[in-house]
Amino acid sequence: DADYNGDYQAGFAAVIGRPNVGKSTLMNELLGQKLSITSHKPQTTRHRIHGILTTDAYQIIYVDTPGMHLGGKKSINDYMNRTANSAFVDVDVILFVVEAGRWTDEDQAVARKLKGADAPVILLINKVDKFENKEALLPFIQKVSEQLTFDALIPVSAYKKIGLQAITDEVLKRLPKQAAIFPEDYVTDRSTRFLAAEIIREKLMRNLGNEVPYGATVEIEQFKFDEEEGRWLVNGLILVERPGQKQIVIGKKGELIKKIGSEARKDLIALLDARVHLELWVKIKENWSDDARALASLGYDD
Ligand code: GDP
Ligand code: K
Ligand code: MG
Repeated sequence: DADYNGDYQAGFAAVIGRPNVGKSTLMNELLGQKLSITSHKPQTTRHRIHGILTTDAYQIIYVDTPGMHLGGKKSINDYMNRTANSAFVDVDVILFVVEAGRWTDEDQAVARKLKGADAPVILLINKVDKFENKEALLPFIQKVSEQLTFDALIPVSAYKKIGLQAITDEVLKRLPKQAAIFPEDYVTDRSTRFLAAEIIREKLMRNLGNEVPYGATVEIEQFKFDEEEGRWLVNGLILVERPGQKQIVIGKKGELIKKIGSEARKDLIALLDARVHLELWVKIKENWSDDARALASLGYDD
């Protein structure tokens, strides 16, 4: 690159780990912007998403991924595991996120996969806010250290913003010197339309019990700015797999879908920085989560 001044650093940092350790929450905190949806339910993140942080000195491209999980035979689970597995190929740094005090078989499985990775691994022990003092964490750190080798270890709390600067420092130690990869005003590789669908899905994940969320997905049917009204018109179609699920999403007298809509609308206003008119519909599309063609047509194809 002719413009390259010799000091700039740019590269990819993959955020890897089992579901629910706080990968997406952490990436959002590192970016200072909510890009990736989060909830206490596993498999909230279904797609790989880049969160791009650009300064005068560096560009870090965080790659948030679905959690690598065991089990689940449906096509959608395959898709998520494939996406997670491919995310640490061709990256400069791997951020392996675990949850303070909890080492499970799924963490073990991720650790095994990382043995074959080329990039250096930085172990992030998230949710340290759950521990009163550092001593209480030592047995856990000891245990994890016996399970894998890593290049650095950082205790972190996405909630309390502990360890964020240390993450940036450790990533920068390992980021190649090269010109920015994305234009400086890019914050993600995903379209605004995609982010809008994700926002609606987040509210579904957060408002529904355990059964429905895994059978639901969201398609944006209309996404346009109405010049006359000076507002965005967004139509979201919520697809579920069974009539019973449709009833649950709608709720008594339509109360639940109303709540989902008003929460989503708030976030859409923040995303689009404009007024938003949001309409949500629920439709049954049987078996979409285990049908390769349906999956691809719904955007589960990268
Ligand atoms: P992911 O599946 O790994 O992407 O995890 P999420 O980012 O969706 O978070 C899973 C759950 O952990 C959510 O309920 C978060 O609010 C919670 N969480 C994330 N970071 C922290 C943290 O630093 N401390 C605590 N106590 N909870 C956290
Ligand atoms: K989650
Ligand atoms: Mg996530």
